[in-house]
Amino acid sequence: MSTEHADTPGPDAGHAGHDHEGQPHTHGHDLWPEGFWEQPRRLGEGLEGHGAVDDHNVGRTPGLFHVNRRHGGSHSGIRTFAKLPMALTPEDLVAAQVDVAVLGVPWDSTAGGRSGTNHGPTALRTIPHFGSYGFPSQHLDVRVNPFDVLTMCDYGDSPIHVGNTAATFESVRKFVGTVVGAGAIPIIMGGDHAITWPAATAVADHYGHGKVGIVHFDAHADVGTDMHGALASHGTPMRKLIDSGAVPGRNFVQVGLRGYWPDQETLDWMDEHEMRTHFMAEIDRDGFDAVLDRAVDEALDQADHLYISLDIDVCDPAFAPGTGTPVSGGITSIDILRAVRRLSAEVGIVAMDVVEVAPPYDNDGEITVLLANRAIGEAMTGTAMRRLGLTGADYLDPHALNLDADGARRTQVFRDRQA
Ligand SMILES: [Mn+2]
Repeated sequence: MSTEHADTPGPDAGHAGHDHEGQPHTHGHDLWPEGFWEQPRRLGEGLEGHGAVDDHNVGRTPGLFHVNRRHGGSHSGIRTFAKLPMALTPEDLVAAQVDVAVLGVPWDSTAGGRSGTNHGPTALRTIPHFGSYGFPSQHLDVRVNPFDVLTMCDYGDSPIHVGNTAATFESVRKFVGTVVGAGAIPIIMGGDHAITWPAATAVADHYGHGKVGIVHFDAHADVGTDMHGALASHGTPMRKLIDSGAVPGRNFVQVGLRGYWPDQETLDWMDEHEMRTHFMAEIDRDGFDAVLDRAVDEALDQADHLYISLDIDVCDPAFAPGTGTPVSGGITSIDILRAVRRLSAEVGIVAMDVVEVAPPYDNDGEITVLLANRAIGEAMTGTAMRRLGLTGADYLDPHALNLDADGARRTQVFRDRQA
């Protein structure tokens, strides 16, 4: 038998995807190796070999360090997120008592549709922005500057193993685990949405399975059993977190679902697991503010610790075209920004991910990257507000509403002054 002939059947011909007539199989599990469907649903444990090391600076004293001079512009120089100082090891985070660590997971190999989310972290760092370390950064709506209130850093990117999903997800889990283990809030820049499985597992491993709740902004439910046979995909992370017990279904609050998926069987599964889902129809009928109030209430009563998972495709493609699986008819930029700030201030977050930003599909104005960048800024601002005790419902500074400190309309105050 010739081993050089391309059509020669090998010993695995029965699993190679063709029947006796040479026609490809089009159905069922025959496409997959025996035992494939029995593989563990749970990720690993422990943080040994986490990959958050500093092998370029051996012997350096732990702590934060700057990679730019003090007076560099916010749109120039070496682009850490918001020009923040760097940390590279858990020892750095502990030594500096870091409150918030921004990190990247440049991975898009578990996405269907448009690719390119592996460029998300770099784009979110390089977008020209105002509001950054060493620059005037007071949020005009609430008059809080998170850079004055919190110790924050860029923690670099998680190790990625191209072509190896299992190894990558173990690395992501451990990498995020080092941040929560060091007492900091990780803000995770994706990457496709599958990374929420390892990232939220790490957070739940730290705070306790069942103790973490997720407010999940998305056009999609992400509760599929598999995507074309792959258990790890950007359509399955919430299912995996529920199946493993890390984050029970009742600890989920979903906002913004629309379109044509999932099917009724999956919707029934979501109901059985008591997921609290706010479809776009509810938002369209009752208004975003009313639904956001419900989501905040549910986030407060469901679990001890809040994780925000923000799929940028929750926003309408008019506001976020640069994403893998856009669905028209979504929420606006200002809706998502206020939602992230309110949850961070009123409930408080222990982690957040911002995923599915696909810069190659963004427009020339980079509106998707700008929006995602600012969403991270809102999480920082809300976290700073909480630190300062500004946790009232939908807090805004009176001056932002054209009122003075006593609640008088400023225009009238000015008129009275002239009279
Ligand atoms: Mn989505």
